[in-house]
Amino acid sequence: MSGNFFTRLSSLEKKHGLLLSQPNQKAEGGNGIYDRYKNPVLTAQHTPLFWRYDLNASTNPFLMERFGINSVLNAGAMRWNGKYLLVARVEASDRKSFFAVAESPNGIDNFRFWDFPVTMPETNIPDCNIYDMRVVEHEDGWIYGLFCTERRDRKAPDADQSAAIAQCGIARTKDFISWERLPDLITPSPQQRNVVLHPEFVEGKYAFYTRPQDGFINAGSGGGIGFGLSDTIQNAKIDREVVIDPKKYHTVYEAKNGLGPAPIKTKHGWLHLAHGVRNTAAGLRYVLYLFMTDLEDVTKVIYKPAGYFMAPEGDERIGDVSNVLFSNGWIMNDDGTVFIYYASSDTRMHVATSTIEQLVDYVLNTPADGFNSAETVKALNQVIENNQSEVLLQSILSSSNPRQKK
Ligand code: M1P
Repeated sequence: MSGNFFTRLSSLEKKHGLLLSQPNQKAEGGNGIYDRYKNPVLTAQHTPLFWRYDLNASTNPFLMERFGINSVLNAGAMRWNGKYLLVARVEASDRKSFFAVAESPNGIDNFRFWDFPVTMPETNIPDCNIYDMRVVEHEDGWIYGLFCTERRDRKAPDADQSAAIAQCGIARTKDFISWERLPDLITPSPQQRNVVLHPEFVEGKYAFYTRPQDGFINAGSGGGIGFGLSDTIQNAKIDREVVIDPKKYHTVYEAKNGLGPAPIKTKHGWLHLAHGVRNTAAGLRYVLYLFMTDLEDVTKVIYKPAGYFMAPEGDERIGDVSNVLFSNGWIMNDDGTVFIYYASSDTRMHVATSTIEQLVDYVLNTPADGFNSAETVKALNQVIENNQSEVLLQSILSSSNPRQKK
């Protein structure tokens, strides 16, 4: 038996080592806005073998998995001490999520989980499930992690075992190991998910992007990306929540939307990455979109390209919750490159790369949604007409330039 054990262990270790050290390469066929990469950066298989297996031959002679990991998704991201950190949502096979930090030297491949997951302290109302952390380096000097804390709806009848209440949990750290839990954010909305802390004070207060919602799944009369201020972070409370980017009929964010990571400051405005959700006969479809808000008035959307920026493609379409892209982490490097971390179909993590220059160009120069087919055709006609005059100009130039003549 032990012979079998050690042969299997060595084969598992070899396979795991190869997976973790596999170089990642850009996928061909980028759209000029960003590049996808061939391999996911984190999957359930990336979690350490010593999480999943009891490695003692006498207590686990069959070398069975003793702790199942279902998926690794929706990671917050930060460059920290020269490393790229992902604070991933790891979902165990019992459906409970927790956070675990994985680090990479280059942000593209070689992500390795730290030995232990995050031990998140509780408030006096214990969480049932915690997920989707947005990590933010705030100008007050702390690194904050805002995440969804989900608890059973105590008012729900026994017959309904899926009714839940989602709220925003807040914790802060200096080292990603030890976390100080603060009271949950209080807002006027009965449900909150996708809450993000703005990295700077606004009017001397802590500023939050929210996502007010009536129900656990359905936005109901709520929905849209909201915004509110709190005097303090120790007992954060938003009295007035305004919707800055509402859900809207016949768009990719018709059913609901939510902010992804904290926005990136550019000279043109705050650049935001968000997800939009619409319903289809095959279920909800989650795509990513970009928009920009004003530097002076952070509640004012000043640019918003029509439609999606990224949608599920190929293998990304399939997983535990198919047809979903979700992002709550991106990193801007000193050279202006931007690493966008996104999960596909609630199953695995990927990276796409771009530059701040390209993303700003995309946001400033992509036509906005006209909200009906006629306006979409007008926008397309404009592109065609511009190209025709460009083609015309090129042909005039080339015919008057002898060096370009055949
Ligand atoms: O299953 C897709 C996503 O659904 C939720 O997002 P939202 O709150 O916008 O509906 C979250 O549970 C998220 O984790 C998940 O990826």
